Amino acid sequence: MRFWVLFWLFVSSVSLFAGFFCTRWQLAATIPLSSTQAADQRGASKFAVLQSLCAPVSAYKVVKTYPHDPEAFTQGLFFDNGFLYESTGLYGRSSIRKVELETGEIICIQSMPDHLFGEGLVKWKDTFVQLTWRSQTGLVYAAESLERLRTFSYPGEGWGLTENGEFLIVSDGSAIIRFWDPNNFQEVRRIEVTDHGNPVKHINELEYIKGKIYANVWHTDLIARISPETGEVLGWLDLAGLRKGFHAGSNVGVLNGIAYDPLQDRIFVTGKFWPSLFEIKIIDPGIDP
Ligand SMILES: [Ca+2]
Repeated sequence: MRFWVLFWLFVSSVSLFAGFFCTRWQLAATIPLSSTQAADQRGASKFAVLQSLCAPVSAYKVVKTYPHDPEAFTQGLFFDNGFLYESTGLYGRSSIRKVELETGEIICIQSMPDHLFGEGLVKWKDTFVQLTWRSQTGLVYAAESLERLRTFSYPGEGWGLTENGEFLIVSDGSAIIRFWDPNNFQEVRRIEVTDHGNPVKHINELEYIKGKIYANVWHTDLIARISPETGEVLGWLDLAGLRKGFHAGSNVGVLNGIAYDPLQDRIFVTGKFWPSLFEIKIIDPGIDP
């Protein structure tokens, strides 16, 4: 009996200790919202983001800054063979585009029908696959021309999209990430994103980098680094500092958009209506990359 009392006291002490540090990170992660974030047409009113961060927060540095179309409501970002491919949202303004990294120049663009709201984007073999927000409709394009080839249906909302070489990996704004068979877009398995047991909601744009899922968390300047096996958040990036270069009152929205260049080990990030795209390097020696 005494053993169990001591055990309970031990567990309680550990929980209190962990809770102390999680709370501290929670305070550190309270993100001030700009007035322009109300422009996000997902219908959210202003709200304070109180994300509990128990996993470690890594440092980073900006390696290079590139121009980015400030009219692009970035919903999906992918890097392939020297070019960025971007999916933009908003009804009547959604598109898929091929962009020159160095100049931000749009090389090729395909507008989407007005009733579709562009979301996640990833290359799969010789095609690009794009999600839409609430239409339960996916689009498949020829990778070379961005010509639309076909559509497909899926249940629920579509937010972020990436792939791990075997499956398409899909977010829907909740804490759930689903794995789809790329041949038929059927769900194979799912994980719940958690940080020390706490579900992390609003998982948005995705990128698969060196065996881990990187995810924007909607309406925060945070990127979660997630285990694809368990859903556990292994670490965080807080990119609020990237906003420092933007003019006060400019029309920038939330951080959204992660792309990875595996050949040169480069990570690119941007946001909705951001005038810049950043190459960043994670410099925390405990994190690879
Ligand atoms: Ca991406």
